[in-house]
Amino acid sequence: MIQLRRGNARRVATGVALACAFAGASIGVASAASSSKPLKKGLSFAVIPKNLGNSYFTTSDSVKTHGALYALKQLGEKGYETSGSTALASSQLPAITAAIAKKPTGLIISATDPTALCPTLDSYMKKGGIVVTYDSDAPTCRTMFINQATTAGIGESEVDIMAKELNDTGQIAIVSAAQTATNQNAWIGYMQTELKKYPNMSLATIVYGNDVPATATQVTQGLLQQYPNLKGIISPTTVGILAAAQVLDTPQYKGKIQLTGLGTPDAMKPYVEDGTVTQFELWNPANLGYLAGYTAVELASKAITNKPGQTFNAGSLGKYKVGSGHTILLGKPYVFDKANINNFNF
Ligand code: RAM
Repeated sequence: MIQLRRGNARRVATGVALACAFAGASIGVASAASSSKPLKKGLSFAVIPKNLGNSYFTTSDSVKTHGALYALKQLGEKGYETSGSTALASSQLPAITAAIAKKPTGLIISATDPTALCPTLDSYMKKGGIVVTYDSDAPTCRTMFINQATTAGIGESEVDIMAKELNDTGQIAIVSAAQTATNQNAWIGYMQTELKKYPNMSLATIVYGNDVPATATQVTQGLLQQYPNLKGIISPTTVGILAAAQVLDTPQYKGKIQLTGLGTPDAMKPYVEDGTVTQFELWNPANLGYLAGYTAVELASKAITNKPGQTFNAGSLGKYKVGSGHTILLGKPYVFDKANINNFNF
């Protein structure tokens, strides 16, 4: 399973913060009895990431990594993963429709678009279906959203990391995922506000790699040609930051153009070790999926509703509270760097 390597974790200077950020990450199979009210068994759920083939979602969803499907299994429910091949509503919607046709108890979805899925999801919810979004929200057409970290916190900290690396000065660009992605757009909104704190920094442009490695590579190369004075890139997507790191890992750019964003430690390790990237962030994707799976079962069992203030015990992750806006917050993002990256294996 995905975990901190326990022995190493103890040696990390920031061990306490790290343990908090990933609370539950290293805990094995916990008691499935959780909330104060009994949970039903034999319910069925479709787990629908933005797209298939993105290792971030493989981690958030799989039994092996202790993600969403693991939580479902642990609770005695049925579950499977399905989606389209690209992170766009046009590709995800047919998978959602096909999943609904099987009459599941609930859907656990990372939304490719804030509104395009809504007619389908609304009609499903009207018939009694539960919709839990995780990772990327569709705020007007779901029962609950499991947010990985505060939206403001992610957006602001990305800019603050970049500002530190650039001594508060220079032109930057953003390599995002799909132009319709709710999560990336929300984070970028906070990045733009945070940038106002740094008058000597400017945002040249935002480009979209669609969470397709080849596209993210192309748009990064395009940026470097179009903006010869570019000093930094923020890529708030695990696919984008990896592609950008590969492009920047040459003598021409390494150390001259800073890169930060959201990446998985396993993928980013070589680029942190060779100095292409100094710091980047993420949460534990498996914990995010696990919490989404657990919440879906709590809701479907009517052990909780989506009203704020209710608490429940999410298995190995411990106690969680329903917050305002029908959301549950996983925790804080974690900052990875050369000193700690080897303590993580996901
Ligand atoms: C990509 C996806 C996902 C996002 C991560 C950080 O894998 O776009 O939605 O949360 O990056």
